[in-house]
Amino acid sequence: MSWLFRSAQHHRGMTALLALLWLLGSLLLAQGWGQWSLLAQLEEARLWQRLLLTLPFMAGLLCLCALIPGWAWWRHLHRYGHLGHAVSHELANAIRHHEFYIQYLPTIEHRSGRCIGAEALLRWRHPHQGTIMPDLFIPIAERSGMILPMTEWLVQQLLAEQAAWLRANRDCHLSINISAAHLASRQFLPQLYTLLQQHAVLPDQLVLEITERELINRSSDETRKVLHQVTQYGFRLAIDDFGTGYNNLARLYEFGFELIKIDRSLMRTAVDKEGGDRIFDAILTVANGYGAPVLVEGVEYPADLAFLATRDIHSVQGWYFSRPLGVREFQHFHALHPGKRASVRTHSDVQSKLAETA
Ligand code: G
Ligand code: G
Ligand code: MN
Repeated sequence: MSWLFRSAQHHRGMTALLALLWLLGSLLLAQGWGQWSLLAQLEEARLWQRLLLTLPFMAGLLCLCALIPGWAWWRHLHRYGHLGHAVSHELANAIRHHEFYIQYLPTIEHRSGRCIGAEALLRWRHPHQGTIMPDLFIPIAERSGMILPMTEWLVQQLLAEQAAWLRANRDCHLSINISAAHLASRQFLPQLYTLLQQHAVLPDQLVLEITERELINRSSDETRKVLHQVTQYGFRLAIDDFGTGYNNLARLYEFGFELIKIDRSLMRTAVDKEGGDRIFDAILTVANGYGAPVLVEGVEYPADLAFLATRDIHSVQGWYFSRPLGVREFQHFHALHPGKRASVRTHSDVQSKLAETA
């Protein structure tokens, strides 16, 4: 789809090209038609003379035929190019009219069961269409560049809601999702840093999540420089949707991620699919190989947690613990999950329990 929006900028060029094709086609056809009647009068013409005389007619026909797919494309541009513009305009309005809000998906430390933070997820309360989920509007925001002001709004709102909580809970963190556009923007990191400073929040309490997918199209040098800057500022860096197979594993190593989030599709594979546990363990081994803590997303059922019990992971997220929550509910959830030390299950605890029962 993105080519569509990029080419929408060439609307005028496309219209001119189609008009030119039409003019040329008609002229050639008219010329060819004249020559055609001449041909009928020439009884003793050679084959090559006949072909030469029919050439303009054929070329005109070809031009007019090319108009059909060209016109279809033009219509497409007109419809969707316009839509892209309209929707990004609507996104700008939505920021102004306070139609966005944040939900927090709690993060649980696997060892202790303690709530150690949350991921901030954007929601759009549309005046006519109800709540719109980010998978619908984030791609459009990314294509139109609106993702930058939207994330700026998100961080401002997050700090307004949670700065006091962050200051009171120095061992907790909140994470936000960032896109390629943020890595390309020179203002993003300094702006983020200034906002945190204004609220007396330390940058190591903010995790920036970037997906494997977003990194793939960028040059290694450029990406390394920006991601190095992220850590220089003191923000923590997480790789999102790990294991969905978009990236060069060796390249990821250079970027110095401090948290690796295994995609929730792998949790489902592990528990629901025959032999899925081996796939999960292979990915987990790779993830642990980077030396950073590993978070497993999409822990939804008791069986998922049981599956993870003997595995070397740092934290978990998912509907088993909580759905995404409003800010008050989240802070309440955090207070209710200080961790149950009595039921601490570390890798070695479980191993020794298993040894006892064996
Ligand atoms: O619960 P949920 O449907 O919110 O999330 C869907 C996807 O949208 C997730 O993959 C999440 O990373 C993404 N998402 C949610 N909020 C934001 C945001 O503020 N910025 C970006 N870039 N992605 C987001
Ligand atoms: O950023 P990321 O792609 O990880 O986005 C998280 C998305 O996954 C959000 O849409 C969130 O609502 C969703 N999610 C989080 N936990 C679960 C879960 O346990 N089950 C399902 N089905 N979705 C989940
Ligand atoms: Mn995420």
